[in-house]
Order: sequence, then C-alpha cells, then structure tokens
Amino acid sequence: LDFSSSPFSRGQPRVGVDRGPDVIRAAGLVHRLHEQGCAVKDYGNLTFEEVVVDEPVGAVKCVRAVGSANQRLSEAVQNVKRDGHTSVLLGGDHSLAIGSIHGHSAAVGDLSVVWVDAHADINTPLTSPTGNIHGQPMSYLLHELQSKIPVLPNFTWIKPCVSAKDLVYIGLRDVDPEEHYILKLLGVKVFSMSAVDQLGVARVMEETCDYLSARVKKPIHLSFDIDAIDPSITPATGTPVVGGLTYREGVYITEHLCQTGLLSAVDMVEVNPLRGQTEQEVQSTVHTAVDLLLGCFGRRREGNHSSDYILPEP
Ligand code: HAR
Ligand code: MN
Ligand code: MN
Ligand code: MN
Repeated sequence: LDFSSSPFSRGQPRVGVDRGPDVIRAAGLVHRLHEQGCAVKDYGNLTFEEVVVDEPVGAVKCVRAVGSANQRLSEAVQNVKRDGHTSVLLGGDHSLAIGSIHGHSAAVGDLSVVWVDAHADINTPLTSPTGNIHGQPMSYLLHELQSKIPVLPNFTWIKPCVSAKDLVYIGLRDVDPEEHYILKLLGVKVFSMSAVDQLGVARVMEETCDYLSARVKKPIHLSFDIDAIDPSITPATGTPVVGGLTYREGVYITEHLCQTGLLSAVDMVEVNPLRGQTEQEVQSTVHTAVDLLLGCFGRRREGNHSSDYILPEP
C-alpha cells in the first residue's frame, strides 16, 4: 500500500478538511496496517503550489487551485500504480477524486468505480448549485458527460476515463435534481439509502460486484466519502446528512470489496476535525475512517492470523 495524502480543502468552503490526513495518521493507521501484515509506504502529505489569484469561473470556485492540485495528485497516483502498489489517498475534500481516479486509470486502464457517499458529486460546472468542486468530480471523469464540461483553467489535462456503466453509487440520500437527471440519463447504477434499507447491505454488495464483473473484471477504485456514514457516528465532516450507513454497513462494504481481490485504489475523504463539536465527535469520525481502511486491506471482524503462525509448544 502506498499512501498519497492531500491536505487540500479548496474544493469546498469549510476550513479544516485539509487536516484530515494528519488526524487519520495520528490515530495510528500505518501502524495498524503493519500489524495486520500490510507493507505500507507513506509518502507524507503532498505539497501543492499556492494559487494566489483564483477568481470564480462562472459559478465555479477555486478552479485553478483544484486543477493544479489534482494534476499533481494524478501524477503521484500514477507512480504508485506503475510501481505495482495499491494507492491510498487520504483527503482532503472529495474534489481530489479527480486526480486520484484520473491517475489510477492513466496507469492501469479501465476501472470500476465504487462511490460511497451521501452525495452523488456529479454536478457539472453548469449545474452546480454551490460552485464547490467537491460536488462535481464525477462529471469531469465520465466519458458520457464530456460534451457538457466547459473549458476551465488548469483543467485541460483531465481526460475523461470512466464509463457510466462502470460506476456504482452506494449510500446516496442528498442528490440535487440536476444530478438525479444525470444519473437517470446515463443509467448509472445507484444503491441509495432506500435500496440499502430495502435489500440490506449484503445484497447491495453482492449486486454491486455482480454488476461490475458482468463483463470483464476491472480493477476497483473505491472512493469513500466519510459523510456516507451516519453523522451520529461520523459527525466531523463538512456536509453531514442524517439517515446514513451504520458503522457496520460501512465496514461490511470494505470487507466485501477487499474479498474481491480487485481493490486497486482507495480514497478516504471529507474527514474534517474542525467540524466536530467535541473531541469525542472527532475521535469517533477518525476511528471510523481508520476502521474502514483496515477493512479495505484485510481486517476481518471474525479475527485474522498470519499464514505462518505456529502454536507455541509447552
Ligand atoms: N450537491 C451539492 C453540491 O454540488 C453538495 C455537495 C456536497 N458535499 C459533499 N460531497 N461532501 O460529497 O454542491
Ligand atoms: Mn513503492
Ligand atoms: Mn463526496
Ligand atoms: Mn458527501
């Protein structure tokens, strides 16, 4: 596993999400992954060039900063994948999925994307109600939306690289009307919270994997927005939405994806320690993010042991 972490927050207006990577590290993520037998290399925080003048383009905010940070991230992820490692991105806000998915795909080719989020993050620059790019990343990545994306400064390096049929959403419960239209237009597979309620998480994951592997088995990119989990458990995030996934449903998603053997890159984004009301709220959010990542990389709740373990003889 190779970590690229991106203390980046300009895809949305709230301060603090740039501190996500440091609090996730401070919770002992790397040590715990080592303990469960993962070889981990931590590249530390990526540094991004200061963009001083960054006037909105139309309604879209911080375009140049988001564009250049993601270009840098894409290169970092490409290097990790070309070295044959699994890429882990600690964010930062969800605009970073642009560089993470772009870089992943540039290195390995066609991907499946599993997007776990309260939000669809598929607004185009022209449909976005807020102008925040963390609500838009999928629109830049989908082949099918290419003709709807205006030219933006520092975004010209982005090549759409995901097909709508290779994308699955899980956990949606706050979708803008324009986003809902796009999802229906493109026929994107969506397991909203209603579907999770109806089917249960086990069937959602079974159907997700059946759907994605119906044709060829592609490497999976998991983009996990911590706000997918219910804010009673993960309140320290910028745009909490009631009625989310339980801790157990979240962990089940990661355990299931791990068992496919296809997990090739993971984003863990939108942890914002400054949005917790108390230290306990921050810790609950951060520990959940860590447990979700441990689930991605082999931790099972039934227990684990290494294959060369030998029982001690008296
Ligand atoms: N749909 C809204 C927008 O486009 C809100 C997006 C909110 N935030 C996220 N995304 N955390 O997952 O601005
Ligand atoms: Mn390496
Ligand atoms: Mn998101
Ligand atoms: Mn979200």
